[in-house]
Amino acid sequence: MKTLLIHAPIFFRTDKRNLLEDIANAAPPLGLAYLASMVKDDVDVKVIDAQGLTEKELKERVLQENADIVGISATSASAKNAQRIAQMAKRHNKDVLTILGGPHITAAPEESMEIFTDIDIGVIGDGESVFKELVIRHKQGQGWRNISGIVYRDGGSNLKLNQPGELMPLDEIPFPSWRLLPSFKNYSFNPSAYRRKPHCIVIASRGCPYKCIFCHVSRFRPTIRFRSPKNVADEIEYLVNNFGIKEIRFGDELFAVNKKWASQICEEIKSRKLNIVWTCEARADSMTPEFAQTLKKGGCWQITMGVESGSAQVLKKIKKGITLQQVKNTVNYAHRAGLSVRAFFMIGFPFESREDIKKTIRFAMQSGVDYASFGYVVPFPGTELYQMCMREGYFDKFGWMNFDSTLNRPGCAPKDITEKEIRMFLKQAYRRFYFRPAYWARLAGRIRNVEDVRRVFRGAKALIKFNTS
Ligand code: B12
Ligand code: SF4
Repeated sequence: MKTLLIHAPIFFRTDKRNLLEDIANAAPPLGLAYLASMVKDDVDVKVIDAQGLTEKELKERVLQENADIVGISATSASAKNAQRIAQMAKRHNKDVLTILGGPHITAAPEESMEIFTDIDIGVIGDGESVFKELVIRHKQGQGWRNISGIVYRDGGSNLKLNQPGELMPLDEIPFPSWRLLPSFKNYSFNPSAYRRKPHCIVIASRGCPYKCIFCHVSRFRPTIRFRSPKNVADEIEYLVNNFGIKEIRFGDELFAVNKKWASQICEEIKSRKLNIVWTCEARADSMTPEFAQTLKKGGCWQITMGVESGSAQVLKKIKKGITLQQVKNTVNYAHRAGLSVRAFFMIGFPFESREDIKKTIRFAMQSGVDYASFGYVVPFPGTELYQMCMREGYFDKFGWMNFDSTLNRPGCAPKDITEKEIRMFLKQAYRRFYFRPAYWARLAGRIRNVEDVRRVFRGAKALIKFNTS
């Protein structure tokens, strides 16, 4: 039985380049690598990362593989392309079983199945055990309709959403099957987010109990589950020894919140003398000077932090649960420990005023963060913000269908501010943050090797291009 797993791209490669393409992240699809490792002993499994392929190239490969099962992974940004891929597979072979998994179908199962008519089954949430069961049952010619954690059409257009599937203990999930994917050398994080190559993502915990209104994690993985520090360090050691990985990004929603656990991971990494550096996500309310030191000693060189807004009122409305003072403290503790700080900000919440947006730009500049990413607010399905926008008449339940899949356009905006103005604010934010002589002087002082020069050059080129477009 042939099984093909495909990572749907947010856009297929074309000759026209995307404006932010140069600083965009290209990371390997970790979720699919996990699924592949779950079924590799049961079926003949292949993985295609369609990021960077043209639609024609992908079609050729899909036809060539002629699989019995096609599993596709998609976020809301890539969901429309997931349907196109399923259509491609079905047109070639109407008996192929098409399965969609990932953040989008999890957030909007019914709405998606209503219109993605070439998808047979949607898998909700973590897919390891559900996917394995689906594959085995299909291989054995047994029915799959009573498997937990799936949504499907039960004869015609009747949708059936089964009860949630069982979650596997994280330490029991085998390490991702990276050998089935293109080499790590083909991927690169944003130039401000790595120091060494090749690099790779590791997930040490899954989930987040916070309820920020723009984030769909509260629906996707509302509780946090941890791998054991030993299991995490075993994976890192495996990556170093087998793939020459030199840097890790912990992709966890909240790596640096459980200090005891994160400190144990630092200890494990240190005691094994792994030649590795890493970055992780931190929340502004959970950093202390001692903990920043612990992270640094464990090999961390950068923390990333969702700050989102420089307006205390907006922070409250989005239920971020942090204060601006905590952000400043975290930057201070991190810098004292020798850690770099990368912060994310969002522009265009429907309840923001022009003054709020200006406060965000000013705060980003004054906060001392080393790198700032400013993004348009795009309300993803499954979030409280999405519901709010629907209530206020911004869009209906299929609103996500009309978002710009590259996210280079706002998904909503305050009613009294035009989209053009929001776009201007975003450009202004980048210009004011990065085009400061003092900023470049500081950056130049940190250049230590050729890779640093390359990263700075790549980032600068993209910024100039973005600001002059
Ligand atoms: C690392 C990461 C990235 C990386 C790489 C993503 C990649 N290559 O997979 C980069 C930086 C490139 C990235 C980009 C984006 N990301 Co991102 N990213 C993440 C992050 C932090 C980790 C993803 C991960 O590896 N998780 C761990 C694995 C194990 O989980 P998983 O991928 O979800 O896979 C499991 C299940 O979803 C399911 N599953 C997944 N696919 C399939 C397929 C089948 C067939 C089945 C059965 C099951 C299944 O089973 C898997 C195993 O349990 C998540 C948050 C998170 N912690 O999950 C956000 C997240 C996925 N990203 C998000 C977003 C919004 C984006 C962007 C749109 C951001 C942007 N501004 O451009 C882009 C879109 C990229 C795209 N191709 O669609 C959102 C998605 C929300 C939504 N409703 O779509 C998330 C959830 C963050 C959030 N808090 O909102 N991202
Ligand atoms: S933005 Fe971060 S803290 Fe807030 S709910 Fe999402 S993952 Fe949790």
